[in-house]
Amino acid sequence: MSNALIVIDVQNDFCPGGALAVPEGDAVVPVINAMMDQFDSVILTQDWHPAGHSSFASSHPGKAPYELTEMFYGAQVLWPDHCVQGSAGAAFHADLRTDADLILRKGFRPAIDSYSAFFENDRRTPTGLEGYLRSRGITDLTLVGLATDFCVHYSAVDAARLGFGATVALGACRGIDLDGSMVAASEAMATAGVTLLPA
Ligand code: VGL
Ligand code: ZN
Repeated sequence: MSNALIVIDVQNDFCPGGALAVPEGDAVVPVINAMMDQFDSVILTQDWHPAGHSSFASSHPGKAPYELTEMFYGAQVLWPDHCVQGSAGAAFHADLRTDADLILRKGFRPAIDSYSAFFENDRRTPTGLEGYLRSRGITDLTLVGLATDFCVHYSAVDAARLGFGATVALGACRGIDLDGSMVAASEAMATAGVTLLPA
C-alpha cells in the first residue's frame, strides 16, 4: 500500500494571464511544492490539446467560449483555445516542481475532451492511469491543482469510483466557478466518497 499526490493541470493557461485563467490559480504552486515530499509518488497531469480541438469554442462556428454544446458523449462546455500542445500556455507554471514520477497528458484526441485523469469525457476511454497506479501498488490518492470544479472534480470522482482512497486538499486547488459548478463539484465529490480537506 502506498500513496500518491496527483497534481492536476498546474499550467500557465490556467494561471493569471493565461488563456483560461483560474482566479488565483498560481497560488497553489508553493502549497503543492511543499506537499510533494510527503508522498511516495508524485504524478503530474498536463492538459494537452491539438490545435483546433473540439473543446475549443473557436472550432464551433457561432459559438462563444463558456457556452454549452452537445458532443457524441453528452454536454460539453466550450472553452477558449488553451493548452495547445507545445505552446507556452501548455507548459507547467515555471515554479512548479516537476521532479515527478509520471507526467500524464490528456485531451490529445481531437474529437473528445478529457477532464478526468482516468477517463476521457465519454467516461469510458481510459488514459492508462488506473493501470499505472495498480501495477505500482498505489492505493491512496490526494488530488490537488486546477481547476477544482472541472479536472480535479472529475479525477477525484473517478478515483473514488475505481476504489482508490481519494482525498482532495482544497487549499491546494482553485476553481473556475461557472454557473454553480463549485457547489455542484463539492456535492458530487462528497457523494462519490471523496474526502474533502477544507482550505
Ligand atoms: C480544465 C477546462 C478545460 C481543467 C481543462 O484543467 O480543469 N478545464 N480543460
Ligand atoms: Zn482543456
